[in-house]
Amino acid sequence: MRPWTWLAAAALLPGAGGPPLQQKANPPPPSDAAFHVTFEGAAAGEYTAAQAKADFGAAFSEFRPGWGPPGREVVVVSGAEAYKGGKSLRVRTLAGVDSVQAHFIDLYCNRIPPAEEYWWDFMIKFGEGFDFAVGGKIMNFGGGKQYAGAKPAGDGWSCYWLFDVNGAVNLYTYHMDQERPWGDNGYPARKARLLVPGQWSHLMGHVKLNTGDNRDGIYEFFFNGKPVFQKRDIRFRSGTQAPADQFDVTAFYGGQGDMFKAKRDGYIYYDNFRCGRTRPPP
Ligand SMILES: [Ca+2]
Repeated sequence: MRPWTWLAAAALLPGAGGPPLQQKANPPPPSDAAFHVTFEGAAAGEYTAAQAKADFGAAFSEFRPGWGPPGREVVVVSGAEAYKGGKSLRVRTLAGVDSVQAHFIDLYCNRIPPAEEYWWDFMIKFGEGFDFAVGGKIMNFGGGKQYAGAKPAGDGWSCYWLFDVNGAVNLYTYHMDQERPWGDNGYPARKARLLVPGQWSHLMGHVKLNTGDNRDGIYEFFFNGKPVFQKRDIRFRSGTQAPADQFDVTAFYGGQGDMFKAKRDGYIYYDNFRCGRTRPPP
């Protein structure tokens, strides 16, 4: 199995913000989309499970402002903090906790319509002075059984998006041909996908599952509109098992252990969650 390959990155430095998006209160998604969530129609302040259910509709399964020590909060903010001056989701992160001590948001959409192909994208910003520590998680897109520390048997796969020590987006993927119990990492070309504290970035993924047991699954990742990763020989699953059905926003540091803990509290902002079966307009 060839190692993960990344596209040439020298010209792909991140820009400030992504493509322009209109500020509307959750515009009706196209007929092939699972959801399009802008937070423009949400009340400022605490983000609630009822609001999440209203926003993500039939795809929604569960929302919690994470778990762990007090101080966690998930709120809707507006003004200069928010994307293009509208409203955005703000997640508070805590110092001194690893992945087994705290999650800062758990927003599960495990009921997106099962399908062989999906595109998903959103805007993300880390607050000024954010401590990336040695890395953490942003979200997961997947299907079927979720594996952790074991090689998938064909009944589940996951495309995790993480940030690393430098604030680069790391693609961490569970699939049938991974070479170790833990998922495959994509490490090279970090400059192509750096999350800069204080700046909005646009992240977009595309998965087309393999046919039968063939190594022909497609996984693409785009950073601020530019393709920085593409692989077309993945066996995500076996046969017709595990269609894509999960879009989960979870945030935490680590890993387990003191080395994964941040030194200060911080904020992660999210906006314009979209998920659909065709490539979304810029
Ligand atoms: Ca918004």
